[in-house]
Amino acid sequence: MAATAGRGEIAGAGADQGEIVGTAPAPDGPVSVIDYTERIPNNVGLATDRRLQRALQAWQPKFHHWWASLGPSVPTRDVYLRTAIAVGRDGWANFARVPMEQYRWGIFLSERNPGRTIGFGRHLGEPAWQEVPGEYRADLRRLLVVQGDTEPASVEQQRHLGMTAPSLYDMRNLFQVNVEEGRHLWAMVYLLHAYFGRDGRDEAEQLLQRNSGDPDKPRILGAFNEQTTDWLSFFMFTYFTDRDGKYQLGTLKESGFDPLARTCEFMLREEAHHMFVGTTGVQRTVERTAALLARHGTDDLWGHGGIPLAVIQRYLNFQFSVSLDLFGSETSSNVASYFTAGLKGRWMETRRQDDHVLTGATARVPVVTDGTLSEREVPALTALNLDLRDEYVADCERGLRRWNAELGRAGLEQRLTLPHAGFNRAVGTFAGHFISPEGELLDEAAWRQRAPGWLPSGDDRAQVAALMVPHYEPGEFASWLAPPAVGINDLPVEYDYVRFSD
Ligand code: BYC
Repeated sequence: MAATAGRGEIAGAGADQGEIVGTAPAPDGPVSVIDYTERIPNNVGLATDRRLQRALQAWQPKFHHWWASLGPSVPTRDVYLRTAIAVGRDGWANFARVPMEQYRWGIFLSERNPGRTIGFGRHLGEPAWQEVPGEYRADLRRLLVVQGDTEPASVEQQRHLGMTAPSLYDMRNLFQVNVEEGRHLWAMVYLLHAYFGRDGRDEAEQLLQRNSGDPDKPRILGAFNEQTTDWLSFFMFTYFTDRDGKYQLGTLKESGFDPLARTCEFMLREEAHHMFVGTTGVQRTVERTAALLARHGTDDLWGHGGIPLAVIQRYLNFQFSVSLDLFGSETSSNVASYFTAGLKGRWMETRRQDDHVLTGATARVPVVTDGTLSEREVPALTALNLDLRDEYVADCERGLRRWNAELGRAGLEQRLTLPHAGFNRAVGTFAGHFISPEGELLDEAAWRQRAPGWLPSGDDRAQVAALMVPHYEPGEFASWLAPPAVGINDLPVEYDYVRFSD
């Protein structure tokens, strides 16, 4: 099988910001080939551990049942999907038409580096752990469960979007994201089963029991219980919320627990495509809006088949603010102990120019006191959630520049902006305060009065929903977004990426 990742969706510098790059080179350097002859495809030698194999084989039908009942609801014959075939530095995926229920979800870890040492915290310089240290068992399990919980949650949130897909190209991208989130669930379930015994198996069961938005058994993190109401909200989700995934996985990739680090390294390669979908999805929406705005001279674009820029801004405000909540509090004793224990590092830990221990260091965090926004100094270890969030926000700005370039190209003055970090927050120092997107501290009544201008209203969502008419003919696109510049894996944009049963 040819190992190739295609134009328009490969991982690499800038790829997750939607930069189009050519076909990936063939794998070089060490690659580990995935065994597809087994019931559970893997590159971890599952066949040599009968107990673990049996446990995972017992979980597999429950996963399939969950996929059938809460995965994509549109019946399809097959979808042009990529599947990992080798875990190497570059080309690692095969593209083919696959009936989605036959997708080969499996367990793929990046190559082991036998000399790897822990890069931060109290165990700095010690060999990375191949087993879970007893004293960190509970914390590691919690991190895996929180991470694992988000993956199926997003599939549940996106379940019905296929019904209103703006094109077959977009529908295929949605399903690619969905199958890979399913695989990311497998990644965490493997670690729980392989390293946490009975507790791990129980947690793996729970990952399928909690459901997004379920009043009795909700998903763990707030953003994963919100509804993904339409495709604009899906694009915002894959831009802003999947990007939290990129940053959280980036910190877990540094973990002293080597199997977790290797798992996350490979997950990050898949994640790049998810953010590509968000970056280019919003960009194509803005491109169409900009063209209509320039042509008609009004942002009231509903009658012209486009989404008003003000509504795009409100969707952006919402998704950005709920995604900031995913970073936890600006000061957190949890994050300090995760770092000191060597469980969760910082973004690009190895490139940081400091002692990687941080015991004497301080950092400034925002606070709201006496009706004003200010800062205070805290131990840097407790401010690591903010450190990560700052990296994330800087990355988010790059997409904004790209989208705004579309507005500039159309000769428009208007620009999209990221709201202030304190806007619409439910977690951390800003929770319970009423802050405008510009960073103005308001009283509750004033905030509520102005909120309809800042967050999507029921009417916005209804008007967007009215535009969400499915387009299932190859090469056809909905009115509210521009077609992409190129198709998937060098195929034409008009390719029938999804086929339906006769
Ligand atoms: N909602 O000390 P604090 C992804 C809880 S996305 C509800 O401030 P900490 C993906 C917190 O659990 C990435 N509860 O925060 C994207 C704690 O509870 P306990 C997912 C919240 O612990 C798209 C208490 O509040 N991965 O992959 O430093 C599609 C105090 O917390 C929330 C991870 O998140 C919230 N938003 O950091 C598919 C990585 N925030 O202990 C996939 C793993 C906080 O008092 N998780 N709480 O019961 C972590 O590293 C951390 O748990 C968090 C929170 C960053 C989430």
